[in-house]
Amino acid sequence: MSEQTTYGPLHGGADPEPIRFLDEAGAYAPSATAAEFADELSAVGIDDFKQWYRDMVSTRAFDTECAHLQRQGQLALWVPSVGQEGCQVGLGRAAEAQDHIFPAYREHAVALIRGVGFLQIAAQFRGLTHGGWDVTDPAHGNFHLYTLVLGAQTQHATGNALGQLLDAKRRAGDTSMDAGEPGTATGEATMVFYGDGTSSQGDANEAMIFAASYQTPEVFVVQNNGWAISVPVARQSRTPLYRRALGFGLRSVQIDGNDPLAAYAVGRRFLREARTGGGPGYIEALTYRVGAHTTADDPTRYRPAGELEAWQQRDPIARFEAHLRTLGIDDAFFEEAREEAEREAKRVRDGILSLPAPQPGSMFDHVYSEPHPRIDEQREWFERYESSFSEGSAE
Ligand SMILES: Cc1ncc(C[n+]2csc(CCOP(=O)(O)OP(=O)(O)O)c2C)c(N)n1
Ligand SMILES: [Mg+2]
Repeated sequence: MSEQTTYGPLHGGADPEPIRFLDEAGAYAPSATAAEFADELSAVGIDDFKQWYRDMVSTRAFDTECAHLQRQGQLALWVPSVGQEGCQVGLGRAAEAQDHIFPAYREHAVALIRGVGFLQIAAQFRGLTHGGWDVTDPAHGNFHLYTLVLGAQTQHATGNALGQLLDAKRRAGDTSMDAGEPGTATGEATMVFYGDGTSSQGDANEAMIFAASYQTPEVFVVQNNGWAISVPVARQSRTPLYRRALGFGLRSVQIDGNDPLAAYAVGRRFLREARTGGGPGYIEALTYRVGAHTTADDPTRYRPAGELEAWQQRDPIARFEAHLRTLGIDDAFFEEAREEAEREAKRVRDGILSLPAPQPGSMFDHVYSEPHPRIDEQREWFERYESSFSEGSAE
């Protein structure tokens, strides 16, 4: 991280402090940069905070359970989100129901908030679905598919946001396909999540150009978790990532990604501006991938000594818990929240082991929404091929 800020002067001055409301010990100590976002928190009450805490501990317990399931051979792969729950919960809770969210592959807390069940996520990593959360609704809760092709979701998101813009113009009686002048209120926005490494992909950069050109109702969220597998962020960018977005003409800020209050306040402001015709924004959330990249990775082979331990001190759950204690919330709440999270994780374990394997032929079911002769032909071939293995088959 320290390499990043030393590049600031190359670009005409030091970077401002990241936006944060909570310091690392959980005390309410807003940075100077947070002041203009403080009113976004005025409607958030203690019950909301309790819900955010439950979101975080539930996600962590689920995540830990899935890592175990993978090690026991029950999931093909697991992609942990440990350490990133703070920004995910703040941003997930900042979105309105009508907003659309395009995730990468480790936004489990956001999925939970949008009503995607943990079992549905685990089923995908067990290879029980061909993608999507629900056969009849692949974008359950307006939460779109997990995307492993880095950056593809930025294109999908910008296309979706462009559609939101054109729909709004159509509702207002303008049927041209021209996105026209900026400033159209859409009433809904699109938020897309990706990582520091993905910010180097052509797709992500093209998506920003289109977003800026057409002033799409969109919020780009880069979770800068320090690493793209074994490549550190300092290798990916000679400048802090949020500064890249400024070059595309997007309003762009850097937040403390382990502070859910900062994520919520900035997310809420940027989403509202996007919905009301203010165009796209970009949020760089500084966080850390505490676990391995996936269960197929061994971070001890490339991380410098001490880095993990330093970030564990900034754990978003511990920090938020410390904050809630300053507000008078006591042990009973935290214990109950953790116990419920454990019960939920156990329900995922029990549930995943009893889910039926899919019929192999179901891969043809959702290629197109309507019947298609090519697909029918392939399905028939596949059925013949499958039956050739049955006993007594002449083939
Ligand atoms: C187009 C493409 N290139 C390469 C990969 C292999 N790959 C998977 S994850 C990853 C690193 C992504 O890092 P980052 O964007 O920082 O996200 P993080 O995993 O840290 O959340 C790479 C290179 C891929 N999935 N897709
Ligand atoms: Mg990363």
